[in-house]
Amino acid sequence: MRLYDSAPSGNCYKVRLLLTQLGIAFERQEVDTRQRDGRDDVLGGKNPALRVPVLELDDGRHLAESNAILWYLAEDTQYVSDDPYERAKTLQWMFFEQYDHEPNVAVVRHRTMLGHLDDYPDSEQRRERGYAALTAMERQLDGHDYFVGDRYSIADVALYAYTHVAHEGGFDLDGYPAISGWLDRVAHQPGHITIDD
Ligand SMILES: N[C@@H](CCC(=O)N[C@@H](CS)C(=O)NCC(=O)O)C(=O)O
Repeated sequence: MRLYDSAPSGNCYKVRLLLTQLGIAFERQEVDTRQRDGRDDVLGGKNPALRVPVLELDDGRHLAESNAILWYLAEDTQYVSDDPYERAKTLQWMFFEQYDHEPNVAVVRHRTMLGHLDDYPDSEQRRERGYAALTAMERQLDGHDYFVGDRYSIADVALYAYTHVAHEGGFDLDGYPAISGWLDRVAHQPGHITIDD
């Protein structure tokens, strides 16, 4: 498989992490996410949104949207339940990740890393919403080791990606002991790789 990738992107890291934990070999093709010029040449026909990650399957088909890719890869593996309620719960947390968490925690981190945080009037609001998402996670993890069915799943992969680097956006996780314990448990899963690997 080939992954159209971006090294600092948490969305891309989710896919690299699960592919590695599943023992699936893949090559990485780095895409410059800072400029759109020429993006159509690389991703046109693969992802209409012209964003990464995009996974090229062995049969030449393509799949985009990080959480859709996780869902596809995890089918019939230990990383997603076969119980209908737990599968829906997994999706609940993955939709939460894309709606409440990523647009706030990831965007604030991205702007901070580029030194552009103060250029956007909505940065403070995104920070508040990021903390609200972290508070929701803290509530869920208080008394639970993982997000769904008390075992590691793609819901954890999806939420780990930007939570473990939230400090790079200036988020302080000191007041979130349940999240801190969960981050440690996820980092000790078999086959774990870091975002820099
Ligand atoms: N919802 C998408 C978000 C994808 C996304 O925003 N990708 C970023 C990198 S993290 C990107 O390609 N940015 C370049 C651009 O938007 O032009 C997913 O989960 O895969």
